[in-house]
Amino acid sequence: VQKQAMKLQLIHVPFGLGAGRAGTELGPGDILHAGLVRQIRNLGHDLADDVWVSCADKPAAAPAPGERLKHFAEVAEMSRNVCTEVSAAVESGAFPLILGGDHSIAIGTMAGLAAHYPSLGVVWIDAHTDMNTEATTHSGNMHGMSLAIALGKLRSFSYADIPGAGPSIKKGNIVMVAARDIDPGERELIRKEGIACFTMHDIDRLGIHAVMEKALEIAGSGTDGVHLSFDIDSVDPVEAPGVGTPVRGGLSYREAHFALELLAESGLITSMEVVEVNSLLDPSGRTARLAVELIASMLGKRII
Ligand code: 6HN
Ligand code: MN
Ligand code: MN
Ligand code: MN
Repeated sequence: VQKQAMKLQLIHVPFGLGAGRAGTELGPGDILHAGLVRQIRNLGHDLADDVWVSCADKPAAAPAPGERLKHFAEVAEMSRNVCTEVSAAVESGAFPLILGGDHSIAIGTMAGLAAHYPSLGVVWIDAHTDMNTEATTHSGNMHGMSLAIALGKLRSFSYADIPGAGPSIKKGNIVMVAARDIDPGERELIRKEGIACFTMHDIDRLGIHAVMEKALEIAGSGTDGVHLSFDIDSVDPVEAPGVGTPVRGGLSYREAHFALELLAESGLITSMEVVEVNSLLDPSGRTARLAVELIASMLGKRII
């Protein structure tokens, strides 16, 4: 149970070239500025020295017209570096807490985790499903492809291309929560592969408590570790306006907290990442502060 003190390893990934709009590369700094370290210390956890992953902040070249995978070289390089750092954190016995950055950082995160947990479970909380391939993407933005890459569904990039990566993630170990904006090609792939996806419709119907219990059963049974990939755009834009791809009708403030409190209570989560905080789109700073509060819930903070 996460009520116990843990040793945490913060891994900062200031990378935004997987997204269509600038700003997520500032996420780690913005989340730190919103008071993350103080929150973690208040909860009684230990912190290893921060790791900053080196990644390109400017594209080496403008994307070629008609390019299917925008900034592919930069995303691939960042993924290799994230994989190495996440793998080293697990090896040191720490709980990896990875701060993005856009959601393409999850490619390297899961590659590194799978090296230690070959049957990794994944809870993917996101307004989107990030299941596009080079064949289905409309935008070419690689943050919309990270789960498809983890599943081995792209022709041009897979975990075989990342030194030290574990195996691809098994489709039966993945569960998506809070989806409400799914592209036609993504829908087809999710259906064809039979991947578990709890949409906002399911949350309305069943309630967030039942949905999270089902999600934990899917990601937590027959797996050797469970990673939480938390895209802050899962939360309603009223609470989290600082995101590049906002979608109305998201998780309420309490639904988001309650979901993470339940994950903490389960004691099953072995790593976490928070992505897509874009404070350039939120001068109020409330999105970064929300990220800190939600991380605290995941790390064992209780109301009483
Ligand atoms: N994210 N499905 C859209 C695309 O461009 O492929 C949006 C992706 C959003 C990705 O928020 O991590
Ligand atoms: Mn996402
Ligand atoms: Mn998203
Ligand atoms: Mn799209």
